[in-house]
This record gives sequence, C-alpha cells and structure tokens, in this order.
Amino acid sequence: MKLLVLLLLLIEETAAAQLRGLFPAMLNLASNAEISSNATCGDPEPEVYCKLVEHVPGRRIKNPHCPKCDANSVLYKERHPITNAIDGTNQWWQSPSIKNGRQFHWVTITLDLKQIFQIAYIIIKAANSPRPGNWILERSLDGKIFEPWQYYAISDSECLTRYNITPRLGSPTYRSDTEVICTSYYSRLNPLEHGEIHTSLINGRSSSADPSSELLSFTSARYIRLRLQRIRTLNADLMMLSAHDPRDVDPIVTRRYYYSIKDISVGGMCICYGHAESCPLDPISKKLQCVCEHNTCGESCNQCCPGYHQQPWQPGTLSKGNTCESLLQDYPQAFCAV
Ligand SMILES: [Ca+2]
Repeated sequence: MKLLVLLLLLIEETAAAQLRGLFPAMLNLASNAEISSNATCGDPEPEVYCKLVEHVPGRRIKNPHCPKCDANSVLYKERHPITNAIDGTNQWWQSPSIKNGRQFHWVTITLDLKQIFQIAYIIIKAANSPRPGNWILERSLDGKIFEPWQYYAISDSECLTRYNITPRLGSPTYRSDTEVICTSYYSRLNPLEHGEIHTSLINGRSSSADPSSELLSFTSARYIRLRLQRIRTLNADLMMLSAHDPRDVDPIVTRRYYYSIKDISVGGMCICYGHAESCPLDPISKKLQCVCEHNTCGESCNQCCPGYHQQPWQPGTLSKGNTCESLLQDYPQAFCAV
C-alpha cells in the first residue's frame, strides 16, 4: 500500500513538473564578471582626498584626516581599483576627485558577465561618499550597442533637463514591462556614506509574475554599464563649483568630491526558457550551461530535441511547462503504462 502511495506521489510530482516551467536559481553574477572603469583615484599619480562627511556644517570634525590614494602603492588600503566593487569585502573603488578637473564627473564602469543572462535586479552600495547624482544604467548584448535601463538624477527637474524624461516621483514604480524611468529617489545627498541604490528590473513590472517575451528581452544582458555623469555636491558648494573650473577652486573643497562604490551585486539567472532548473559551470566552455529538461535541447533549451516535435517548441512559463512531446507516444498513454 505504502509503495503504491509513493508511486502515485511520484507520478503526481512528475506530472506537476510537466505542467509548469523550470527555472534555475538566482545568482550574484557580478562576482564572476570582468569589471573595468575609465578612471580611478591615485592613477596615474597619487592624490589626497577628504571625506565629505567630515566637512558638513554642523558635523565638523576637529581633525579631519585626508588620506592618500595611490594605485601603485604597496599598501592595499591606498589602492582603490574597480575590482574592489565586486570582491565581496568592504574595500571600495574610488574615482579621482574633481580637484583633477571637471571631466571627472564623467566616469564609466562596465561589467562583462561573459554570457547573456536574464537580470532581475542590481544593487549598488556607496562607500565613503554620497551616491552618484546623475547617471545612466545601461545594458548591452554585444558590448557595442547599449540601451538605457534606468536614469537617475539629482532632482526631478534634472530628469527633464538632462534626460528629457518625465520624472517618476517617489519610490520607483513601472507602468509597463519595458518602461525606462528617471528617478531622483536614489540620488539624495543623505546618507553621506554607505548609501544604497536598489534597481529592480523584473519585480514591479506588469508581467513580473509570469514574464512576457518583452520583459525577458528587456532584462537580457551580457554587458552592464554605469555611466556616471555628475557627482552629488553640498548645496553650499554648488554655486561656486558651477561658476568656476574646479581646478581654480580651493582644493579643500574639490578634493572631497568623488565617486565611491563598495559593492555591485547583479541578481540574475541563466536563460533556459523555463526548461531547466539547474545551470552549472561547464568546465570546457567555462560558461554556465542549462541542463535542459522537458525533452528540450539547444544551448538555452530553445528547441525540442529530435523526435519530440509533436507540437512546436514553446518556452515554459510559471504556469505552463510546455514540454516537448514525443512523436511516437503521447502522455496519457505513458502514464497508463506506469
Ligand atoms: Ca568591495
């Protein structure tokens, strides 16, 4: 009797797996990415910087200390390479301060995930500076053509003036699967250190519960780019910095303005079109590879295996397995045989 119950449960489980799509686990894809930036503090020359938090009126600290960054230092604490943004420790990346010139408002960081994934969210954590002010989060499949995922601006009015997009007020929301919004929510001055930026690409969109093909395509990326375009400054310094070349302004002011990033996490998964729940590293290709089920084949389980073409291939969804069925026997008969 017990054996029969177990057998029935097994059949039920198998049937349920046929009924719904299979999805691999979400991973932090940043930890295996290649990351690069076009500017880093202390490269090529050592430079001194000060922390903004030690210079805010009312919070003035008696003896602010202004450390040195030096990309070639033997001391790891003086080096702030971009790899610090994905190393899983509290070490951080830092950009040159605007003491070096106005051009250091514009800094680009690129992550290469080395294959195309479906990206669900990106979390960026600042280190010893406020979060970036104006910037664009972009994605690309080929590393050549980049498209925006989201715009961030110092104020709602800068969404319009800089990016020509009506600002989404308050905490970000999305009206469609592929809407690209502009938000000032994550560019606020406070906190002055260790602020976070949470960007959701799937949750909160129309078809997030059972993603549409538009949403799947919108969230597909191999390359992720952060185009930083304006450092957040204290309002008290804004006028002076707008009116003058930063190199003519007292370095006491300008050396406290730079970007810093302690961590970038990219939550995403292999694209297996709802037909694999496992996606291990292939030792030969060095890529994550879907273990296709539902009688599917192909690199992304994107076709029916030979001999299983009774119906055309369809992606598995949260509600439907869309298993490829054999030409020789159909499923009800297979279950009767068990
Ligand atoms: Ca880190």
